[in-house]
Amino acid sequence: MLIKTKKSYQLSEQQVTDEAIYHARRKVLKQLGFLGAGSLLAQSANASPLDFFSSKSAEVFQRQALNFKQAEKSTEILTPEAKVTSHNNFYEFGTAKGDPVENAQSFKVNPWQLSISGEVDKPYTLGYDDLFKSFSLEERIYRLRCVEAWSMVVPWVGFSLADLIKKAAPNSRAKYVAFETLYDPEQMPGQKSRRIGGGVQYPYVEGLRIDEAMNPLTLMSVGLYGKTLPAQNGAPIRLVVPWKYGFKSIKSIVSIKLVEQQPPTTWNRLADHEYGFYANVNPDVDHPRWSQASERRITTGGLFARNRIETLPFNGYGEEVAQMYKNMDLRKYY
Ligand SMILES: Nc1nc2c(c(=O)[nH]1)N[C@H]1C(S)=C(S)[C@@H](COP(=O)(O)O)O[C@H]1N2
Ligand SMILES: [Mo]
Repeated sequence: MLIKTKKSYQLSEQQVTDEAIYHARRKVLKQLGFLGAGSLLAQSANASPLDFFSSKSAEVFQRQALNFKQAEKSTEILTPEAKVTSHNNFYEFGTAKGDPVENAQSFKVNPWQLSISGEVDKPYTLGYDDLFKSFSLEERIYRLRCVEAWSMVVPWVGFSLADLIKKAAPNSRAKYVAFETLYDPEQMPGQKSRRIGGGVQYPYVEGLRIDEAMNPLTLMSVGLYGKTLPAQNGAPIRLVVPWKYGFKSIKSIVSIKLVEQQPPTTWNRLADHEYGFYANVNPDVDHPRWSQASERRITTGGLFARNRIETLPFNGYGEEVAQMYKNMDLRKYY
């Protein structure tokens, strides 16, 4: 059963629409009642080989179809799927925005092993199928704001990181969570060549404070647009932290470790004065090389698209997350 929670922080389907969804909804509306849910999505190119996932995807699309009318009064526009899956940062597959989609196509995600370890009473490991079966999946429509001052609106499919952590029963020494991407230079050309990988030290690592990790907004994503994740977006499982700059949302994760000390993070290690550990979206604190006051929203584009928008504190999620930082100087802890 796909559980779709309606919380204030989520962009509801009523608040978003775009051309592609418009057409998808139209198509689904036509087909509703005529096709079984499974068969509808089975035709989709990226449909999961797992039936339960496919039928969940179908539910998502059916709900979108049912909400089609309200969606016409939208305020946010979903970034088209074609752009979400072709304009990427995934340096393991090259540093240009078009490199990941080109270089990640033969990336093997099954079998996969994700281990949950460290300061926990019940460490465990999830295999590929477990990623989709162990926790209740839901669709979450979030803004994604890259530190390079572009942004998207993405319909993710996933589960709360809090659920995954609770299952491991963390102990009282668990103060931070450390994440690690797969290290496999044979499959990831950027890990083999400094030139292709942009001089980053691999594996890519990230971290959150435990309260940030347990915040209900923090998502482990296994899909987008109702399908399993494309390799270039971090298949089979990646983090999504919508109130932080995109680099915190680490892809293709193999290890989640509960730790006592603040863990090292990839971009902070590379350029400490440019990228902090916290990396909360903040229009008042500029990056040394570019302003963070506004952003380019990636939409359908077009000649009259007004896609330069103001950046909001915490990427617009302040109501849900600002209290975690109430005693902190966010200029110091950038
Ligand atoms: N392992 C890994 N994770 C990563 C990155 C990366 O290079 N390697 N890039 C980050 C950056 S800078 C951004 S903006 C987002 C982009 O996610 P998307 O390509 O799905 O939009 O992924 C983040 N996660
Ligand atoms: Mo980014």
